[in-house]
Amino acid sequence: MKQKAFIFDLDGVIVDTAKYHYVAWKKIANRLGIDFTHEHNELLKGVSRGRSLDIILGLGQVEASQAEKDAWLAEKNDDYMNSVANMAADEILDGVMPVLEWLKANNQGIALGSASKNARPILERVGIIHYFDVIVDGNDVANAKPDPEVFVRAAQLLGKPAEDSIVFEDSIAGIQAANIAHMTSVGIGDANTLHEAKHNFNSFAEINIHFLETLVNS
Ligand code: B16
Ligand code: MG
Repeated sequence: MKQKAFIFDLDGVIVDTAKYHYVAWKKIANRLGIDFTHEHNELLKGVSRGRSLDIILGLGQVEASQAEKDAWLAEKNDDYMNSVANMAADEILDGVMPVLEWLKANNQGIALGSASKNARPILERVGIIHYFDVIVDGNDVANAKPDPEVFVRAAQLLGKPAEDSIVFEDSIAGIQAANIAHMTSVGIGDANTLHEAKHNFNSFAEINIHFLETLVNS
């Protein structure tokens, strides 16, 4: 069997941490008099922490100094980390484990490519960090998705060219990043939202071994 590079996004693909980001951001937004809804939270998926704060401040047309922003970013991350500290394996999204198991059993390259600076502690909390040969996260890259840097770096570290790399992503920017890198993009989530993806599934539970074999052998 050929060996390919399988690169996973974290939030929205392996675990649903968007709900924890939401609670932590909402606390700050509401204190600043900014209405912050679940719809607004969608705008932050796959977006870096600093850019997320700028988007929230923009919603309320709130201006702030860099010192104020730094304090809010630190507070938000403390709240978020307190929430994820309680995560466990039961928060791994449906269908992810069988895919990781099959890839491992078939000697495929497995990488994480996430915008989050908290990717490593989250993978440790849910007990799957040992599946990943390579982890590239928000601490390792200068350019956020849709810049392909995070995925290009992951493929390089796995020693695979773009044409042998497959990216699982739940955000539009992430799908665009994979496409810009000329990797095979697999959208996890709503097909209309992720219509730029080469393949699309509502969740990993819909991905079967035949599809994985096709990816490896194509
Ligand atoms: P942190 P992903 C992204 O992770 C999240 O989707 C996004 O909502 C978050 O703002 C970003 O990570 C940064 O996270 O504050 O933990 O560094 O989807 O790229 O895995
Ligand atoms: Mg994501």
